[in-house]
Amino acid sequence: MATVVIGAQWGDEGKGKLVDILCDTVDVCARCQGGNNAGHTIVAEGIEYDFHILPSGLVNPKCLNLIGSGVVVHVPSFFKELQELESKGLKTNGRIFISDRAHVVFDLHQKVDGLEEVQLGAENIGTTRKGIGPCYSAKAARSGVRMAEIFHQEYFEGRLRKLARSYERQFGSLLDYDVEEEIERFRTYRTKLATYVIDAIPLMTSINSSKKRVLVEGANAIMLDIDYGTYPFVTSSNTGIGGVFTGLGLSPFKVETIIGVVKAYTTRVGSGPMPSEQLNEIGEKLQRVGREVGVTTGRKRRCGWLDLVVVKYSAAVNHYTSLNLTKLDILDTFTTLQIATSYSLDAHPLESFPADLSVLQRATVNYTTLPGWETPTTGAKSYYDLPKNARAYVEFIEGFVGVKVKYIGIGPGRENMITR
Ligand code: 2SA
Ligand code: GDP
Ligand code: MG
Repeated sequence: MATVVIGAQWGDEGKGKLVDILCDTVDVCARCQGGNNAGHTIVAEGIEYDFHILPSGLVNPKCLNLIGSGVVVHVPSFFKELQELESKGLKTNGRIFISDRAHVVFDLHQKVDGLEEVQLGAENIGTTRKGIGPCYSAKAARSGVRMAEIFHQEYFEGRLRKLARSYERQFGSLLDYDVEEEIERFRTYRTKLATYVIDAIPLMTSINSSKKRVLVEGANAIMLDIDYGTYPFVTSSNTGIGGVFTGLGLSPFKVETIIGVVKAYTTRVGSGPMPSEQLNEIGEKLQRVGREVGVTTGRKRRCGWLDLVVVKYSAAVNHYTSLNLTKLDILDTFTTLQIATSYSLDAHPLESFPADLSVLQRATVNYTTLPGWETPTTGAKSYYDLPKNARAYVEFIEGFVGVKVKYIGIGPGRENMITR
């Protein structure tokens, strides 16, 4: 059967840690969307691993890992990350595959990402500049290049030169890029990639028709989804449940569990609306205590109170069967806690999270105040080891969203997770 792990806010909820824990019970860990814009930090047996393009299942020696068709792959970053994991003692050989339908992110896309951000000026998206938007745009415009095409040298080179010409027409001398240099580098990658790139459909067919257990590792999060996020301040893939099916070819009938990962407060990196953001000492404390810094870009994450309007909307889109509440320990020293429970416009409550960002901008956020617990939680081994007010916080979330909080994170390590 399959389990899907999805970020229920704006990302960095701690999906990687849950994926790592669940990988003990699965055969295959798969990524279905995004690219190396993602950043997951996992702490296993005291060693910290940073994942970007690779699935977090590589930490578990028994787990096979797949980069699915819906992912976009920057090949140099793929090899660099593999090498970093190997240098930390992980054996990756024969355990990682890339779908031949996945699109290739070129350095060209990354340059274009940077130029587009500059052109947007004050309205920039705050992208990771990893070329994600330009690569998915080229895919949709049918001018992209897929992994399979790397192995047809002449065709590949023709497609890349054509893509480069179209961007040169658009950006002129602003585009500082040498297509021949990038083509040259693929001469080496071509050979190195041969053992990794597979037709993922036979693999998925065998998984779909067997008892093999699959874990799908969502990257980014639903509020960054191209359709359901705070458009245009989103990433360019379907980060919600929909992306699992388009990006992998997994049978919908195999999906048994969909876990929404919810941080006990809210963070966002990059531009765009964040209604419960606290531009004050509360936000600064959350950022400092929670060590809220981007894993990919090193940017400070914006911080604010938990927003349950967002989480409830996210549950409506993704149909979670359970939640993982993470980083509850970061709230240990707060005397009182606020939770956003509704938005109103001109004194009228909004029914759900609005599509129209101008409505969102004018809306008032209404909070419910809960008492803090002012006790360390990291050592707790079971739910009833948690202070009463911490349990009340968990149960408030559960009651409001209508989905059980099955896992509670109280520290970064594998062992710091309570399962109910
Ligand atoms: P992009 O690069 O085109 O996907 O950026 C579009 C928006 O999506 C946001 N985004 C992210 N938000 C949170 N975490 C992400 N991964 C890294 C991390 C981010 C980092 O784990 O910390 O290191 O800065 C991620 N990736 C994309 C991005 O900020 C834009 O708002
Ligand atoms: P992801 O992108 O959703 O996988 O999350 P990130 O790895 O970008 O960010 C989550 C950060 O919080 C990582 O540094 C994790 O090690 C850390 N983390 C995860 N769960 C917990 C938790 O319950 N408590 C604490 N203190 N840290 C956690
Ligand atoms: Mg992250």
